[in-house]
Order: sequence, then structure tokens, then C-alpha cells
Amino acid sequence: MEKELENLKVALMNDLKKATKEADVLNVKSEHLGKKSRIAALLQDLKNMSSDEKRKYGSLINLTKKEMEGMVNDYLVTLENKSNITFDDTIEEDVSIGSLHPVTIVAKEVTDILKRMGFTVVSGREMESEYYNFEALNIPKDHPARDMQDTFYLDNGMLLRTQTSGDQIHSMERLGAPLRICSPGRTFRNEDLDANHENTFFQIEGMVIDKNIAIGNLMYIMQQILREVFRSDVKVRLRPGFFPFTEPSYEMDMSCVICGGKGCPTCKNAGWIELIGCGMVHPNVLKAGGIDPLEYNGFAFGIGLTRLAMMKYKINDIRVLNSGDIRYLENFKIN
Ligand code: FA5
Repeated sequence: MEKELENLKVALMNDLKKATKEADVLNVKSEHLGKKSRIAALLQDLKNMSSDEKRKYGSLINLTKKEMEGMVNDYLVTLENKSNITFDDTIEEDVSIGSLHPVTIVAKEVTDILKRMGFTVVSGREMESEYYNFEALNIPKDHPARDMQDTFYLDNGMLLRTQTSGDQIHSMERLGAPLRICSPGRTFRNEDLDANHENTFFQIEGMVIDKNIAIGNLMYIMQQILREVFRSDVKVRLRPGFFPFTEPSYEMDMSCVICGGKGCPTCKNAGWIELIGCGMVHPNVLKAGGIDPLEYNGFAFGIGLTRLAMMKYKINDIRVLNSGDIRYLENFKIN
């Protein structure tokens, strides 16, 4: 009996779905709930049943009948709502496809290149502790290097990371040596904004730890990344730099693409844009990451992805990239 009652509801719903106007629904109603319907016959049959059967099935059949009446009423309402929708009320589908942000495009390009070289992509934390952002990177509390990066400190004792370099320590702790990781992400500095300085920008950190790593390995990777991102050799210069977490340290600049190296407001008349900081990992940093500096050495680098996007797409002011102005940003497509 239960099965038959279920089937009655299914059959009713199937017929309702075919109804496109009120008259159709009323016909379906009369067929499934009228005097000659199966549910009416079942109710009639109750008279011939024993009192036990009447108790058992009576309420079930009545409940099913009520449910079926409810289904008909609901369907009538649905149909009425549908007929109220005029063409003007429909929302035309927007079929235009969005575009990726230029920084997203270069971040993907660089991580793809590094992945092909065997790097694992990890992801760090925008809210970081002083320990990972500074101390473990050989920058003690009173070290003048902390002034190099004006920091946004948070009320909870944490800070907004000023660099992705803290991911060197997280990765060494988690993965040990040998190691080959890269970590793209957002970084924050309390900077005065200008054509090539933002307070919120992206970097990608890279780190290789193994036995007998040489500076030549680092330079090869830097060259390869730039060659692939720009699809040609680009004019760069390497100069000595200073980072407490690398020794020796270097900075790599790229000839400004806006002025062709002649000097302009974007490069502040220098003709060069600072793009990458890098060097051989300091033994204290290896120790902080739990790696024996007598057994392993390595290099690390931090590429400014926002500046890389500027150079790739010839964007003369970095502030455009955080502006959220889609009319401008959607001009950049993957090529
Ligand atoms: C660093 O942040 C180091 N952590 C890089 C590093 C990693 C060195 C590993 C050694 C080993 P620096 O402050 O120079 O270094 O920043 C690295 C790059 O980020 C710069 O070359 C530049 O491309 C970019 N950058 C720095 N500050 C800004 C800013 N305010 N706006 C946009 N890009 C910036």
C-alpha cells in the first residue's frame, strides 16, 4: 500500500510538469484526485476493510490525498508566477569574460618557470610574527636593518609581513634539507607612495638549499626567469646589496622599459628599476631553520612581482595596479 501511494504522488508530479496553463492543471487534478481517481477508489475501499486495516491505512490514504492536493496548489502558484515574468524582467546574460590581473599573470608565469625547475610552491602568511619576519632572518630587535622596512604592527602583537622571506624559515622548518621552494604573496610596507613604491605589493620568494650550491646557480635562475617572462634577453645589472639574511647579497636592477634607460619619472631618472634582492643564505638563517650550515648551503631571492608586472606591461605608475580600475586593468591579457 505504501508503495502504491508513493507512486500516485510521482505520477501526479509527472503530469503536472507537462501542464503549461491553469486548465491543464485542473484536468490533471480531476484525473488524479477526482471521483474516478485511484485515490478516491482507495478511500472507498476503506469501508470494506477490517477495523485494524482501517486504522492502519485510513490516515495514510487521507494524508497522501492532502499532499497531492498541496502539490496541485503549489503548481498553480508556480505557473502563475511564471506567467507574470515578462520579457522586460529577464536579466540579459553577460557573456563577456573577465581578465586576469597583470600581477596574477606574472606570478603564474614565474611560478610555472620555477615549478619546471623542480621548485615546490608554498604559501605563507600575510599576518606574521616578528620572529619569522625579522629575528629568524638574522635581524635582531635593535638591528638598523629593521628601519629599512617600515612595518605595519598589529594590535595583537603580530605584523603585516614586510617581505616574503619569512617563508624561508617556515619552509626549512617544515621540509628540511635539501629544499627548493618558491612562495608568492602579498607584502606590506609603510611607504611613501610614488610611481614605483606601493604600500601593498607582491613578491615571490625563492630558496634552494643543498650541498655545494654556488652563486652561479642563483644567477642562472634569475636570468632564466627574466628571459622567459620578457620572451627575450633584457638589460639587467647586478650590484652588491645588503640583507642580514644573505652573505654575500646582491640587488638586480632592470633597465627601465618606460624610458629605455634614459631616465623618467617612473625610474626617478635613474634609468634602472630595482627588481630583485638575492644572495647566499646566511649560516645563522640555516641554523634558525634547523639546518646544519656545515653540511648544507644555499641561495635565496625575492623578486618584486608588482614591479615585474610594471616592466612587462610598460605600466608607468605602480599605483594603477592597486587601483581596481577594471577599464584599465582588463587591457592586459595573457600572451
Ligand atoms: C627584500 O624584500 C628581501 N626580502 C629580498 C631578498 C630575498 C633578499 C631573499 C635576499 C634573499 P627588497 O626590500 O629589496 O628586499 O625588496 C625586494 C623587491 O621587492 C625589490 O627589488 C622590489 O622589486 C620590490 N619592492 C620593494 N619595495 C617595494 C615597494 N614599496 N613597492 C613595490 N615593490 C617593492
